[in-house]
Amino acid sequence: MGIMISGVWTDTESREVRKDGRFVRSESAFRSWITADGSAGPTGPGGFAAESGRYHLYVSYACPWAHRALIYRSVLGLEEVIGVSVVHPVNRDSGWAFAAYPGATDDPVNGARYLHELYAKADPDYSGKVTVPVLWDAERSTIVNNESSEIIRMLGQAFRPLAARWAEFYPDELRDEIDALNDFTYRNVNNAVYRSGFARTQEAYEQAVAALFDALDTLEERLDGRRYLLGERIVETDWRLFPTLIRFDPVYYFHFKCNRRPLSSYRNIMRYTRDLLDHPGVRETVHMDHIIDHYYHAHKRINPLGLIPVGAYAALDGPPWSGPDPAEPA
Ligand SMILES: N[C@@H](CCC(=O)N[C@@H](CS)C(=O)NCC(=O)O)C(=O)O
Repeated sequence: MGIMISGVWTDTESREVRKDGRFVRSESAFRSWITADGSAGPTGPGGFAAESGRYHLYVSYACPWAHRALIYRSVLGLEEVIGVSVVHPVNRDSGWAFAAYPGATDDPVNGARYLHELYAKADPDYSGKVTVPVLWDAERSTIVNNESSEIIRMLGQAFRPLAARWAEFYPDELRDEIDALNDFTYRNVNNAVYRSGFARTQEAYEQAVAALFDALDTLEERLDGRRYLLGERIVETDWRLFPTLIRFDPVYYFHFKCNRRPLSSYRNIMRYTRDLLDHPGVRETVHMDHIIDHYYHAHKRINPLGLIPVGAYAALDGPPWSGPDPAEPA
């Protein structure tokens, strides 16, 4: 994996690890918003009106952040409105690429071989990481946004009139509660697994793992007698959490050393994960082959030989969420 410097792809490593060994994720660079009428959103210029056939979503099936965007597209029935391209799961020397792999696609919009070509097209001077998801505007030939938390907001709001299966996951009256829960789950779950996996000191690693499992304990309690995080209704936070939960035992437990206990030992969280998996449109977005191939083969620094732990293989044949009820927590 490398980064771009002044519009050129290089094999330089991103500087996301601090002196004390902590992993600190950098901010996404493209932050414009698609809105219903094309007026400017919270950040960036206006001019991106929600239209059918104009925007294209670039994802990796392996990536949990891209997975959120795919879930919104699928659950809201936006497949005919927003096209999608899927990169090869193993982003090594040249970064994310459009190459032959079951389920991966080419790039019909830009004809690119590598995702970094899109970043250069959008900003010929771009310096930084080349990440998925990317929401592309084919009309203005630029990246609208590459921050998943914002992409799902716009899919969930601006595209309302175009969605085949509408649902509101960020209702006015629950916004404060959702924002607070998003903050908690991002810091202590979604990003904590990466802080654990990418830590380069024992202390940084253990801090991340402690925060992660404290949060899982809190969520387990919260889901006792509650179907979803806020009750009977699915909200944005549920969809933001799901991609991390589904990757937990096959990948984060082994590869990122999040192994105080497996997720399958949390009864309520597992029930909840399966429930979300059964929601119409979700199962089709889960591609365990891409997930396993990506993590174990792309992260050379933490798994230099690319060996796949045998326990992770189990997820390919029979993921724990389709099996019998998980055991009582230890
Ligand atoms: N904050 C971004 C994070 C996206 C991200 O980090 N994606 C990863 C894949 S899981 C990526 O593309 N990494 C490539 C790299 O770091 O070079 C978002 O939520 O959209």
